[in-house]
Amino acid sequence: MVLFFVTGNEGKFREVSALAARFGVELRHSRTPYLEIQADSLSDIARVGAQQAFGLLKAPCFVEDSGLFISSLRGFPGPYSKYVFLTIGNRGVLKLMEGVEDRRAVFRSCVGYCGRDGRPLTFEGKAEGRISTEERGRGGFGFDPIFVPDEGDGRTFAEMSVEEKNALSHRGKAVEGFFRWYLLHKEE
Ligand code: ITT
Repeated sequence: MVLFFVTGNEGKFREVSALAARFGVELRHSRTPYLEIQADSLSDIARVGAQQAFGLLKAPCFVEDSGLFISSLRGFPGPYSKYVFLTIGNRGVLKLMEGVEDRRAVFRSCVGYCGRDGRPLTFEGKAEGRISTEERGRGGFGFDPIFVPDEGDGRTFAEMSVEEKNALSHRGKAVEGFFRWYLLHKEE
């Protein structure tokens, strides 16, 4: 039985397919646009998204919703990260953070899975870190050039390989938790 990852974000798919290969999960990419609700909670967004995607594909599938929560901005942009990235981008965020001493931030990820019973399940992961003072690195996507994970060696996510980022990232942790569950419960 193949498993669909439904996402329009190629960067997410690259990271998740590296993990799928490691776990021996047979993964397919679906770019089917599903309706994404707007909400303050990533797990609500992922749960409804997984159900929507399952309704369209009629096959076991998962979606992943993520966001960057900056402490000194009281969690902004959080669930609105995509919009903020597309509008003000990394430079805009660095500008908002000019002269700000508290640079703590956390990336959060929530995987929403829906199998044949139509009941969605969620799996979460987070990566704590700091907003850098300048953009560094060319890898990854989105806010990667300005995020330095606490568990790392001072490099931004954009300065790491896909495997290095997966080992530390919010998405890596959420997807790893999901794959471990999936391998025990998958439908044949
Ligand atoms: P989907 O089709 O999967 O929904 P998306 O890009 O719209 O793709 P989200 O709604 O989850 O995904 O938006 C999350 C945004 O947060 C994403 O567009 C990035 O700007 C940012 N983001 C999430 N995870 C990130 C990561 O690992 N590195 C850098 N930026 C990230």
